[in-house]
Amino acid sequence: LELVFATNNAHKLEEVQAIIGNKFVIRSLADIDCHDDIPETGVTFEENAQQKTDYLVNKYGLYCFGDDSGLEVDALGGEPGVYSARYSGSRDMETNIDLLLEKLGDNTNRTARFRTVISLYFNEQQHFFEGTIEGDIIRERRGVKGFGYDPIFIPKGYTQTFAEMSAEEKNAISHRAIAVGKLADFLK
Ligand code: ITT
Repeated sequence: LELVFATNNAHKLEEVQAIIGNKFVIRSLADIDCHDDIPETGVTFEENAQQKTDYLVNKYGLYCFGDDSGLEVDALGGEPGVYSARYSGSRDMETNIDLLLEKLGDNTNRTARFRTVISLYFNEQQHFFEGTIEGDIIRERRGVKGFGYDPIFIPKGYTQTFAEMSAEEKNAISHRAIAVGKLADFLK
């Protein structure tokens, strides 16, 4: 079974490949020579994830899946949420993290979660798989691994940020691992 993963984010591709192992073959957008900027205009993770798969289904008629994800900070009313990739208006994660830490300030409520929604288009049907992981936002970045908001997020019950963990540790517990696990179970 071959599925195209509708993402331009190399970190997501790497994580999903590591989580799925060799259960089935994942092709990237580059593999199918798609270099389009896939529109992403929804206000929910589901809508955005489905926009990614709809685009590939309409253009290529392929079996495919997409991942829309982000960080929800409770004290910020769930921000940055679906705007995680461009919270400050740019994709620069230094600026995005600075803005988040500045908005959160000295707030003692630091609870947050990462959420992933995977949209799968398979056998003419639309499916969704979700994964979340609860945690806390720390005051200063720690660690250099992973991507995105990993340096400021400590999952509940752990002492290291996602950016301090090895890829194996993150991929054993992450929001993406939970969602991809559901996807793999479904495809089995
Ligand atoms: P594609 O749409 O091409 O898949 P993207 O990076 O634009 O890639 P999203 O629109 O889903 O993806 O934005 C998700 C953002 O949320 C991402 O850019 C990160 O900043 C953040 N994010 C998602 N998963 C994360 C993770 O596991 N660790 C840290 N940050 C994450």
